This record gives sequence, structure tokens and C-alpha cells, in this order.
Amino acid sequence: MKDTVISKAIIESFFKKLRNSLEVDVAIVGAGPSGLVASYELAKKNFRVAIFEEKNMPGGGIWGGGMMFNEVVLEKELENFLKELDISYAEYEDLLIVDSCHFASALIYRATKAGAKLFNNVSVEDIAMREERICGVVINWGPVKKLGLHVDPITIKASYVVDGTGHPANIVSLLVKRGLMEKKTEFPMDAEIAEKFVVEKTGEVFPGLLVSGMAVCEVYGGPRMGPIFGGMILSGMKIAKMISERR
Ligand code: 48F
Repeated sequence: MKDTVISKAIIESFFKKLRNSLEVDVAIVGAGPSGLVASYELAKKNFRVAIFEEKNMPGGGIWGGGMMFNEVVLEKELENFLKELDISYAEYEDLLIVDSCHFASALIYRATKAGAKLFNNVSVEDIAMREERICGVVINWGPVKKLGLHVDPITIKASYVVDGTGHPANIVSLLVKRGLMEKKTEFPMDAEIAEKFVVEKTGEVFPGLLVSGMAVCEVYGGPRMGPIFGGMILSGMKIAKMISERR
């Protein structure tokens, strides 16, 4: 029966992907722009990368553009990056403007094409820690978290973990709640300061744990920003550079 062959193909292929991702170089939590760019840059350099995204649809805050006007803005300095990924854009005064659906799908495509393994519908509910260093993530199905089901998770070993969970900085919060580190909270909107702030502060916050994208503002008290994404891209690139330099 063809239907069982289809089922078998899906099951075997998925479990091979999961089995091969039980030990990775980098586990990225959250498939928003910063996490996807970090994944793309690292996978390009042959790092073993797994991205865990608790929602069905990866892409985080990209899709909605600004107030559902599905366009996002980037700074001119990102032009070469857009060209490298073959992303269509237009110039607008001293900025670049990109269709948000085109942008989200391009980042997902490029990250996975470069070799990063993307697990959507999978939530990181905890971190693994050994000798005071983060050494992996504890995962469960996204719907298990959403429905509050009492189901135990499984563990992925990773040399580095990246908190790319956006505004709530969910992974850092797991350490904060245990008194292992402190964080501030995101400040009110100021795109100009926020973009520079995010890039400058992107980096390691705890041994083995790096923070990218808007989670940086939550950790260090930087301002939030709207649908301007240059800082997210540069943050993802910085994560990849920092990890590569330690190889
Ligand atoms: O928020 P998000 O898009 O991350 P980002 O890279 O980009 C921020 C911008 O989209 C925008 C902005 C800047 O212009 O203000 O908001 O910082 O994506 C974060 C992703 O992480 C997922 C969440 O569903 C989203 O897709 N996520 C959050 N917590 C978890 C998670 C978790 N515990 N496990 C797995 N995924």
C-alpha cells in the first residue's frame, strides 16, 4: 500500500535527522532572523547545527513586517548579504526594503540548504549543564508545552547554545530563575540605538550560552525596535564569527 510507504519514508527520514542531531556543535533556540542567520553562517563553515523552533512556522517576527504590512527594512550595509543570498530588494532613501515573506522564506531556505537541521514544533524547555557550563538543550514538542502535558523531554548535546528566542530571552530566563545569572528587561522603542546595541552586546552571557537578536535587549536592557532587521542579521553573523574563532 502506497500510504504505508509514505509513512515509512517520513518516519525513517525524520528519525535519521533527529538521531544525527543528538550531538551537535551548535544548538540554536528560535528560528527568528538572528537564529537563522547564525545557523546559515555556521552551517556554511561545516559546523553541525540544529535549530529548534517551537512554532509550526519558522521565521519568528519576520512574516508580519510592521503591523502586518509585510515589508521589512534593512540598512544599506546589508546589501552584500542580500546579494549573497539572492534576496530581492529595493532601495528606499538610505535604506533597503524587502518583502517580509520573501525574506523569511529565503533565510529558512538558505540555512537549511547550507546544512542546518531545522526542527519546527520543537520547544527548548530547559538547558543541560555540566561543571558550570551549558552543554546542551532539553527539548519537547511545542504542543506539549502549549497544552501543559506531563511528558518528559529528551536531551541534545551541544558545544554551544544560542538564545535566539527574541523579546522574552527564554533560555537566559531559565538561568535567571535559578539565580545563576541576572538580566534586565527590554527598554521602550528606539530603533537607532537598539540596532547598534544588539550587535555590540551579542555574545556569550554564560559559559557555553550565547545570546542573539532581540534577546540581547532583554538581557542587557536595550531598547526594542520595530521592523528594521539589519541588527538581527549582524547579530547572527557575529554569533557565527565568535563561535568559529573558538574552533
Ligand atoms: O523574535 P524572533 O523573530 O527573534 P529575533 O531573531 O528577531 C526579532 C525580530 O523578529 C523582531 C524585532 C527586530 O526587528 O523586533 O521582533 O530576535 O524569533 C524568536 C523565535 O524563537 C521561538 C519563537 O517561536 C520565535 O519564532 N522561540 C521562543 N522560545 C522558544 C522558541 C523555545 N523555548 N524553544 C523554541 N523556540
